[in-house]
Amino acid sequence: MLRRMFGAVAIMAAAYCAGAIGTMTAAFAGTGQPVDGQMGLQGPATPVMEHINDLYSVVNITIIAITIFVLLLMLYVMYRFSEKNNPTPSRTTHNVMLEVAWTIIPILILVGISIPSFRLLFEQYSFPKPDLTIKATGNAWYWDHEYLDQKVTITSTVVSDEDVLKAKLGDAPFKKGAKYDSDVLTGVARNKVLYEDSAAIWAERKEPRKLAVDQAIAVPVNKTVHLLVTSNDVIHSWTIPSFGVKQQAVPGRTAAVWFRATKTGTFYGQCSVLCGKLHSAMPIAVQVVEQPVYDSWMAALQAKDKKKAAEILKAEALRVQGGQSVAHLNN
Ligand SMILES: [Cu+2]
Repeated sequence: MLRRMFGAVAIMAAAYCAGAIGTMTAAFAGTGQPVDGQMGLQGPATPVMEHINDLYSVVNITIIAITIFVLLLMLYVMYRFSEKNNPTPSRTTHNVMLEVAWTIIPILILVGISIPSFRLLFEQYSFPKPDLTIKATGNAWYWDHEYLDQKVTITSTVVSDEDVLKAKLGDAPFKKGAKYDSDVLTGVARNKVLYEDSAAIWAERKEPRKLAVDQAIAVPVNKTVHLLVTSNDVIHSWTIPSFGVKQQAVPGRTAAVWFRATKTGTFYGQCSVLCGKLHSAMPIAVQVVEQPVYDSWMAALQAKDKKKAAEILKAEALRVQGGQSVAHLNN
């Protein structure tokens, strides 16, 4: 009776915790960028990332259930077999059934986890036929993205607090003797002032600080992109969490990853191997757009009209945020 009750309580507690964690993960996960108070991984924008998320949940629930089971078992043993409740201990040393069970059950659990894990691994290395191939090259401290067949290269550099202030206020406050004169205002004090003064402008721009780049790359939605990753100097790592892609960029070598984004929007990532003093200042931004938008963006770039290309992506980002029509972009 006691055993059955204990089993039921353990299962209920495990289910409750797993459910609670699952819900919290969904509630606090951002897609494309992290959010305050986030628990769990960023929301998925590719099938691979969906499956990474699923595996993460399965493993997490398994771990939580086992932990709760062991905890309850220990509490039960501490109470039931204490000196007071059990003055004459049993002298049992072996129980064949029990030993077989605690060997077989963990094996089954591990094999059970390994099946979706291997399936995911094979999916990540399946490389479906590409619609587009981009070569990403890490540099200290920015990323070059070369569209190999289109012969277009995009250099993505971080947008700093100083950049957004200059874009808003012009160069005047940065001149000699002015508020942000770099000879007077230096070091940490300078960073603090620039950070505080740019906060409102960042909010207005609706771009994430430390993740925004001057030139995002664009890819068409629902198309397979092969990404070749290498480096010009030290080891970097190209990452977009919502795509489930993370690939080290090693000088002298070219690695390949692939993704197929199924959601439009802007997805951010950061260099993910400590590479030097400005490691934190080489983010990656990928804007996933409809094919016609991508085509007009690429046409503008091939016509060497970077300004128009930037405007196309900006308009598309605003459209996604505000729900405006994109028809004029296709003309
Ligand atoms: Cu880095």
